[in-house]
Amino acid sequence: MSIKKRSLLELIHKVHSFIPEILVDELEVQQLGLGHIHESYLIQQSGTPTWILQRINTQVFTKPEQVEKNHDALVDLFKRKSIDTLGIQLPKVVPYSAQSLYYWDADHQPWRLYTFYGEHICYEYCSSLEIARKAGKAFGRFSRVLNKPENNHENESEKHDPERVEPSLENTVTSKTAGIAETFKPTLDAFHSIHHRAQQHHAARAKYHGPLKLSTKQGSHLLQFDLEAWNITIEKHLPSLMSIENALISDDGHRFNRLSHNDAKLNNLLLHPENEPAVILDLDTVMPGSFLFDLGDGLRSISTSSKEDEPDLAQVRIQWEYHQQYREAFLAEVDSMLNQVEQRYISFAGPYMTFIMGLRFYTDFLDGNRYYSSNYPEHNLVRARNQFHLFHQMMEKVNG
Ligand code: GN1
Ligand code: MG
Repeated sequence: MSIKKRSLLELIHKVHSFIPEILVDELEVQQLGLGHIHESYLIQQSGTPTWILQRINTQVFTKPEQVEKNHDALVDLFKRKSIDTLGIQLPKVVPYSAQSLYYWDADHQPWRLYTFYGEHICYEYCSSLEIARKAGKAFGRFSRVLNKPENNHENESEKHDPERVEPSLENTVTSKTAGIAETFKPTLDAFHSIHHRAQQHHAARAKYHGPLKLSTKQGSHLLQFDLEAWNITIEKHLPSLMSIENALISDDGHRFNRLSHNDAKLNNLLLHPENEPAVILDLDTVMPGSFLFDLGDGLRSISTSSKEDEPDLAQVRIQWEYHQQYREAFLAEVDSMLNQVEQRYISFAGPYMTFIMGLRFYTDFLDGNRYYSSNYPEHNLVRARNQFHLFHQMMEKVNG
């Protein structure tokens, strides 16, 4: 998705509207390639990276008011907790005013300003057991905080991990969390619904009249794609994945009844090289979902030491020890909260999310590469191919 070219002056003016006392002459702006969706800029003050300015993509997030509302509610929830005890934090946001977190410009585009974290590290892929463990723990804890409506003293007292959230801390959110699930309305509809993604995919496939066999050179790699074979694979796996979705929603009036991050991939996390609390990024998709979504998204992103768009398929191999670290660290945070259905499908969390991402990237290609930002026409195919490749490895493991 192309980003409008903006003048530096316009961007500096945006920062100034958040912090009127700032001296604009001290500011420098540099565009960042963060994520696939939003428009982000690094703002330096007198040569020091200090803030991230971000415009929410309203073509994707068509209900930006709800995004702001959810963000507000999250900030409020985390304010009640001691970051040191919790071990995770939200990115510090500079509110536009006492009434509004975001700055809405003349075109009704929402902007927000975050504090830049100079010591934390954002990883594009996993390269150590420590990263896998820290990431699993951080996203697991985030899920736990979101979904802890009542105290569960029996379960708490059975565990003796000193890093776990103090029961007394949970107490402080008990009354608050009762209303939390109500507050977090979906910012994107049917985001991780396989049914919905399958529908979108079939619609795009019906309209696509391009070649089914493609080949292209990317750097030194000759890339070949056999879309017919992909279509067969997709049809083969859709029914069982749909039945997992049905099982997850059947308990509660046909909707997902947990709160989840819904974009819990490794590069949506800042980890500290020592032991400072991790920062959980990209909060726009915090909304009803499932524990399994965050577990699965983490697993797909953590399991391989290659980037999401690695052109060399031989590099896209699951490192099972990372996979296991992440899984254990995540589940240690939430295991006492899982119901029977969630427990039954734990092993499918990775395949479910990996497949859905493959399907979305592929669908976007068929649809003319309109959703994800891409650098070359087959970029989404490369991403999709990697996800399907990971999916097959995960399924082999599940099926023994
Ligand atoms: C997008 O913005 P980013 O890169 O964190 C996408 C996720 C996908 C991800 C794939 C709102 O996240 O769902 O998992 O790309 N976000 C949205 O890397 O669609
Ligand atoms: Mg992101």
